[in-house]
Amino acid sequence: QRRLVHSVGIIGAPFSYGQKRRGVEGGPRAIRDAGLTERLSGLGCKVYDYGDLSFTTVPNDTPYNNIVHHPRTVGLANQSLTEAVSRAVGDGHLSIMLGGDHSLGIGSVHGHAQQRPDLCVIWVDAHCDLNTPLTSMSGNLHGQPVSFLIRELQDKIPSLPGFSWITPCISAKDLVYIGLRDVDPAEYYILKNFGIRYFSMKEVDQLGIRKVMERTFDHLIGKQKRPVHLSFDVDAIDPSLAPATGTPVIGGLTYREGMYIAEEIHNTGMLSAMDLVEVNPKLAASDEELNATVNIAVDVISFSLGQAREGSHGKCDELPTPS
Ligand code: NNH
Ligand code: MN
Ligand code: MN
Ligand code: MN
Repeated sequence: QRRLVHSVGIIGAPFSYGQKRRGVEGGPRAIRDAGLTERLSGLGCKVYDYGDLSFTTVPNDTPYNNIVHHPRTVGLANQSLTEAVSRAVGDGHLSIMLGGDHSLGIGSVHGHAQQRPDLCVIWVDAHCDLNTPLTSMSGNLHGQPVSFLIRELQDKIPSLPGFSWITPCISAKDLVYIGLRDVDPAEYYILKNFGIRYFSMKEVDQLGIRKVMERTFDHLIGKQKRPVHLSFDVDAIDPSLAPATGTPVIGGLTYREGMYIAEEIHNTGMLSAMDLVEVNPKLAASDEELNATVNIAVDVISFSLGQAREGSHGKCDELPTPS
């Protein structure tokens, strides 16, 4: 399995209108500059780079309900991301979407689901991004993407300008969260009342990351293998390690927990698309902070694609013999 060649398609999504802090549109550039392609090629992946999407800002994009910001701009961006991810997966690649803010999770999961309707989602994040446009207190769409994706929630979702093309594509049981530690009241209500499986940082402490991953796969995959979508918000990692992000929350995943999650997801052999979002180079206080954050982003992707701390079988097939 580790020797299987992955063909990966990289899609840059330099987009920031799902939240208020500009700079997160610089994520794809920073992650590419840190050598993502070289790292993946070094693992034996065949890398196809689709380049960066170009997004347009819709004029007169007035807030929905006086609260939800840039609905048309976010809706349009996700519409083109849907197409891009659907094309990448349709071309036979494992899709890697570089954000950008996490509102892009809508288009990435949606595009993936167009090709693989039986997919399941692992959402690694400090937040559960489950607000509806009617419960959001921040008005930021990056705190809401999952609410647009879950079928059972649709009678609670108002029609937003720019979002008419969206059809929910997962059920509540097809989703698992890991790393939560900042959940709003309405989001907690949804987690509980819709029976969504989650492992907050408390469960990571209680069970350890090994059991968290075992239970995640028992819940999502069981005996019947199915495609996995990993949506990884870099703010899941503790901000002492990955500080260059818009909404840091203390008490996050260690580096080792982050890499364990990625290694175990790779080991399922079922990863079919992933997102790495919310790297904001402008929020780094120094070059060290920027490099630390970006290197973790590249590591999460590389470990998801087969890098392993124990080393990789197949890199060396034979020892030299003295003649
Ligand atoms: N729950 C808050 C909101 O809805 C914060 C969301 N922020 C995130 N999500 N970074 O990952 O605005
Ligand atoms: Mn592999
Ligand atoms: Mn998020
Ligand atoms: Mn988050």
